[in-house]
Amino acid sequence: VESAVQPRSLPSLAYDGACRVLSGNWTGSSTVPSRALYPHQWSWDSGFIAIGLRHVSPARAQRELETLFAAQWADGRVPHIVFNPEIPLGAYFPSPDFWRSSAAGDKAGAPASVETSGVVQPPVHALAAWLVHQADPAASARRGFLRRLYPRLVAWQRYLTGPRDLGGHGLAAIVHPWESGMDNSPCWDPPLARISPAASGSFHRADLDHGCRADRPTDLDYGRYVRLAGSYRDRGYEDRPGTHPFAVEDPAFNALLIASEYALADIAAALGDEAADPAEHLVRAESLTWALVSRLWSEEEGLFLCRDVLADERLPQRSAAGLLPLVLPGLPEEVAAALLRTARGPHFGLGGPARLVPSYDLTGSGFDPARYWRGPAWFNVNWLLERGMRLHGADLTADALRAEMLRAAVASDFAEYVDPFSGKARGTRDFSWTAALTLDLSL
Ligand code: 9WN
Repeated sequence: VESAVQPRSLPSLAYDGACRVLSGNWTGSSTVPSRALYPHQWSWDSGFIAIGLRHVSPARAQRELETLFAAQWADGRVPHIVFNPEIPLGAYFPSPDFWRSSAAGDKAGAPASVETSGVVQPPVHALAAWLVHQADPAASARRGFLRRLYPRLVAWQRYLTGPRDLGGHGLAAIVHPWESGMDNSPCWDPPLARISPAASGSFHRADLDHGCRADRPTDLDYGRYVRLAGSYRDRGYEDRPGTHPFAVEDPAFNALLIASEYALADIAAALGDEAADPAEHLVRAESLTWALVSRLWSEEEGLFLCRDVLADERLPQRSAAGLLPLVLPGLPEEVAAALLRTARGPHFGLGGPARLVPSYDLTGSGFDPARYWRGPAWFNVNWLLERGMRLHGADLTADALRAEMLRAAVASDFAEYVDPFSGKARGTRDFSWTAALTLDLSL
């Protein structure tokens, strides 16, 4: 007897589930990463979210990025959090009364009309804007989406290649672990060890009201995050070289910076006028790629490493951040080939013990399959790698990774991150970028 219920294919289950998550997390002008744990707008989340949203509503995807850039500071920085004034202060820490951005307006030019954090996150935005535009170029042109956003995207990139070039070799430096988006990566352990933590009683960790303690950063990490952010705030969010107690060149952050510079070249070409010169962006993308390879590539490891700008040395920890330059078209072929080997090798285990690429070295002493960025697999990292694999001709590996991502996302209820071996859900559920990037892969 034929069943009336047809079995659903994995991509269609993923698509429908992802749409449900994204509409549940939409506030009317942007998308929260998670209703309970992250009830405001986050910068790189919105980039990834827009990449998925473009398939269901290009207009909403455009709005997502426009809302974020409406909170851009006059110095070009895009803050990592844009606070929703309707959410009670105690719902997330650090809240607006900690950052006091609108009071910092004079120096760095924070907007007066909206409260934001003062640190940044990886610059995936020009890439996202270009992909969003391509989903419906006619509607995008009618709304002047790229024309309005382009100068803001350029200012954002120039903030990073200007004031944030703290090492003096062209690359952007992050000045807080939150800026990497990979908050408690073991790569930050050595430079963070120099920071004396804020007293544990001086703040309340709202994340522990919603998240499981074993999945989250430790109290010691938080004490150091608070100390660093508070001292940046007290210095008026100034970026004068020599004033930051933490400054690191991160290969993932810089890979997205470069990918976005390539996207700016595409955007400039689409705008087709004198104010926007594609060649200028291409030249910059190529010279940044060269700086990335010469500063951060380790031939022995077959991986990009982070560089501690203050100690002027490479950090030995192997993180998935070091694989992400695979998204770059201008990478020397032997570097791309080595990255693919490293992803499949003992440290990241893809196609072997790991179902998805872990955030950190499986053999590293700091590895923990449950704790946040110290081992679990994250969907944005794997989405970028899937894209990079296709770019460098590894289609079969990309196909297998895509299938694993769809399976893990659906089975975990779109978890924030998963155990890299079992795919078991970790962190919060119904997480927006997991949904958005799964949706992108489901089509
Ligand atoms: C601090 C929102 C953000 C992500 C980061 C992730 C986590 C925040 C936190 O959540 O960081 O910015 O409170 O832990 O590490 O990548 O953007 O989803």
